[in-house]
Order: sequence, then C-alpha cells, then structure tokens
Amino acid sequence: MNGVFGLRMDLELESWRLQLVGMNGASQHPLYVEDVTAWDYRYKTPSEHEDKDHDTKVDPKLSTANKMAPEAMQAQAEEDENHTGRMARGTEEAGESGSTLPPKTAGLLLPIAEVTKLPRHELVTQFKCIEGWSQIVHWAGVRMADFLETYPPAKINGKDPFYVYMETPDGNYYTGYDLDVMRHPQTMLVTEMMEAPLTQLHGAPLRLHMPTKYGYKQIKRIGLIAYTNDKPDDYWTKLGYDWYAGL
Ligand SMILES: Nc1nc2c(c(=O)[nH]1)N[C@H]1C(S)=C(S)[C@@H](COP(=O)(O)O)O[C@H]1N2
Ligand SMILES: [Mo]
Repeated sequence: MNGVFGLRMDLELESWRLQLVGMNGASQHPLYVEDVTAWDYRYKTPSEHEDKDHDTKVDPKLSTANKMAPEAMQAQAEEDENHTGRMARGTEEAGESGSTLPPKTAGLLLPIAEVTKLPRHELVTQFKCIEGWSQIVHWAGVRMADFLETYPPAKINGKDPFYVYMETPDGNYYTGYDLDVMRHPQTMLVTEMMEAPLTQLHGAPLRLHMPTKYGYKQIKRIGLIAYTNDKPDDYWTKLGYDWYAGL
C-alpha cells in the first residue's frame, strides 16, 4: 500500500456513487441529477495505517510539506462541517485541484452495480511506483474502453474531448489523462486486487489501473470521472512530476 491522499478516512461504501460529468445525452439518462457535487459521501473513523512517509516524493528538506495527521484531518473536517456543512477540499500538500467541479454541475450518479454490469476482465501486470518499487498484481474489473462505450463523452465542436479527469470523493487526490490512453484495452476500472475485493487503502470500491503508466496515475477511490477539453490538473504534476508518467 502506498499513498493515502483522499483515503485518510474510511469511506462508507454504501454512500459511494460515481459522479460522471460530460457524458453525451446525460439529461436523458435515468441516473441524471442536476448537481453531482451535492452528493454526500459518508466516512467512518480515520483509517488505521502506517504512512511511513512513502507518499512524500519531495526532498523533505526542500519541501514545505505540512502533512496533516489523520486526527487533525478529522478535527478540521468536523470544524468545516460546523461552518459550512461540507468537508474542506484540497487539504494535502499539492492543494486544491484547479479542475474541481463548480457547484451545480450536472451529470450522472452511478452506483457500483452500474459499473460491474460491464464485462468483467482480469489482468496480471507489473505495477511500478516511481519511487523504485514494483509488484506483480492480479487485477479484476471492467475495461475503461467499455465504460466509454456505455457512457460516451459529449462531442465538443463536433469532436471527442481530449481529456479525462478523475478525483477522489474529497477532492484531495486527482489525476488527468488523454482520452486515447483511457481507450487502451488494458486501462481498467478495478474492483478487485489479488482475487479479493479492493480494501479501503487500495481504493475501494473503484480504482484505476493501466500498465502503460506509473503508479501515481492509478488513482484509488475514484469519486468523479469528467470528460473535458481542458488539460486536467494532476496531483503529482503540481509537485514537479511529469503529467504523462509513461513507462
Ligand atoms: N487516492 C489516491 N490514489 C493513489 C495515491 C494516493 O495517494 N491517493 N497514490 C498513488 C501512487 S504514488 C501509487 S504508487 C499507487 C499505489 O497503489 P497501492 O497502494 O495499491 O499499492 O497509488 C496511486 N494512487
Ligand atoms: Mo507511487
């Protein structure tokens, strides 16, 4: 396990929905809502985990990192809830995403069963973290290409949008991709790792895997998928890492 941004508190899995924005004909779909950002994800107590500083890829001497302890996050969240009824977003080192949705953005809210309706695929790959470790992993889930067929992006000026943006439910981890790499047959929306359902810290109920890119593009606990023509913000790119992260 490596990287806890967007995962510091356990998610109540029943409260999970996938926010989908930019889909063609969304307003005709039975799962259409006028404001996906109003969806309330619920959390349990902070995760018990060893952070081990694995996820700080910046030289601590050069870094102004001020990582919050889970207890501090919880206190902050409670304080924010008292003031605004919502959790603060972008509270990790890279700050708030420039691609976060404005309130009142329309789209779909998909329960996990809508995702797992798509054909199931398994894949064994070598997963590579830019920090130097790698691991053989058995994945299962659905192809992102199939998801794109079922939930196609709306054309912009007659053409497919260039990019796909993803974000954790709390907006604290976020990633951007070319639409082309999303259509690669080995790019997967993953629900199981090592023949077991995803654990919280591996991104339950839904994460991304693609063997073409480093681990930091493989977002855990996806809350939002948005099709867009604006090059999306990306957590680690903000801290100096390459946007493409190609292997
Ligand atoms: N939500 C979220 N997803 C994330 C991260 C993170 O901090 N938060 N870290 C990334 C990095 S740098 C790596 S190497 C992988 C690690 O995946 P694993 O914990 O399943 O091994 O998750 C990626 N996805
Ligand atoms: Mo990583």
